[in-house]
Amino acid sequence: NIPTSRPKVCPSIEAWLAQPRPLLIDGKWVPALSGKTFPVFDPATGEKIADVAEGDAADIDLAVKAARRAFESGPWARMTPSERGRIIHKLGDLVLEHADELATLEALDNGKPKHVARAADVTLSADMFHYMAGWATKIEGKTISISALAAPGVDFFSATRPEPIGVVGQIIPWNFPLLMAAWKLGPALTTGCTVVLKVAEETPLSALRLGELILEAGVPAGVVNIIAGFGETAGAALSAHPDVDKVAFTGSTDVGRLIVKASAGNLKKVSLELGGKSPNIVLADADVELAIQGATAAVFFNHGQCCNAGSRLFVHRSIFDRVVEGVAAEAAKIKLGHGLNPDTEMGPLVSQVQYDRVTGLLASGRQQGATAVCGGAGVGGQGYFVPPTIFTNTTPSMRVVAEEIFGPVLVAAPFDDVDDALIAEANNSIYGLAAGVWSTNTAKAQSIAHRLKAGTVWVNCYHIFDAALPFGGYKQSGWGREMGQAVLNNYLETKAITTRLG
Ligand code: TXE
Repeated sequence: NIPTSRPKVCPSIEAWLAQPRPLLIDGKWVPALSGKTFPVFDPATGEKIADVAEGDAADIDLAVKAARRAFESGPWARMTPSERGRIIHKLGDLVLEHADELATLEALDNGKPKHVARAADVTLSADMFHYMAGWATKIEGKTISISALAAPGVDFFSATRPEPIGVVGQIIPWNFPLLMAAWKLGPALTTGCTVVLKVAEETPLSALRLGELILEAGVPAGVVNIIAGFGETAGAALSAHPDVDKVAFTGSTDVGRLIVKASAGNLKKVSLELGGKSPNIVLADADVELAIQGATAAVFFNHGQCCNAGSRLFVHRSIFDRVVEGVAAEAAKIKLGHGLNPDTEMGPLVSQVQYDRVTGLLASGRQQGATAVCGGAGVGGQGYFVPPTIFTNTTPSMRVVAEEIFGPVLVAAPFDDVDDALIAEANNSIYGLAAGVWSTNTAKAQSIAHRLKAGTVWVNCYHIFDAALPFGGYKQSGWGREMGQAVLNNYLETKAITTRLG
């Protein structure tokens, strides 16, 4: 089932891929100023699928200037909230109209199964734009009664006015290329900001196609600029740029730290969505079949390349063997293959770098004495395929237990009681992004949820995302929240205006 060549796609997509894909700056598609391009690969075969303009600091600077002009004086700055909302809504409609094409690009570029990209990535991206379109007309300030102690006897009227933060730099990763673009662009646009989006070098294609739909939806020139390029050049230039007011980043915790340092120059506002090592806890009274299905999806969805993957499984000792055997049996059914093959349930990892990183961690697990119940090593040969892996007999200090793997790798450990030790072990991570609890006693599950240091806790479910639900991390999983009303705070300044009466 592991492919040796890329399945054919429709001629219009082949034609689109055959042209070097340019950058979007100030409403125009342009080559990089340096003239350089870089190749993008199909991770299932290692074959080149396209050449993409390689933006660097000079292109970032042009894009920031365009975004600044669009913010200060373009039609965007004068547009009413309802006009803005209608454009964002139309963008959501266009994403749905082009769902098949976007899912194809995602499968080719990232490796994920096309049917998954269609059902999850594309659908949720459109929903993000539709949901955020509604907020454009609902961003409100407050009136506040003040005492004005230094001005006795004088009346004032005070109110707050939320205003867009300005020019925003957004840097996104490769695990959900289109969806991460939608999560970032939706709130920036609804609040009236302008954007320079730096897409991941591994997977620039769907966001570049989204850029074409952004123009078609009627977003004015310069409001959204899209730069493909590398992190150390384009990404670093964007996060350090003195005329960027805010940077929003999704990616590794190490690069998150670099973003914070780079942002210090002009003290731009920063929001970060970083790594995770999320605990998934199955109590003795859980619906075991549901928990097995849930634990499988929690870690293996998107080949484990999810920041919120339920990668540490804690199961009550009375059902530990049953649950681990159940997850292993589900894992054995997962069909690996090319994302464009309709039977494929799990594609390759995104790149050689990720393959080396994940297989290196698998080797460390074996060397440090963990038992591989299934999987345990890369498939080898062409493409970056790693089979679902479950490790037992682990200890907290093993690298596979402590580090984010970002591959289809589960570590499972038994526990005896729902006590402080279990909660402490579940919270024993530098990360705090997500967690799961499985129990038929929902009151007990709820009280465990309160004690977990995580930005999202799922009870008897996992990976339930919604544009209305805030998502983000405690501890080193990040700063701020994506989605929901909460994300608007990332893109707004609050101005307090006080007027003397009489
Ligand atoms: O991430 P990077 P990588 C984690 C996951 C994975 C590891 C490494 O554990 O194994 O990170 O993946 C840009 N200044 N996550 O190396 O490097 C880069 O170009 C500015 C979790 O791919 O963080 C890309 O656009 N930008 C995560 C983006 O940062 C820089 C998703 C992410 O790349 C930069 C991805 C720099 N100096 C990986 N260096 C999640 N939270 O979902 C790189 N970039």
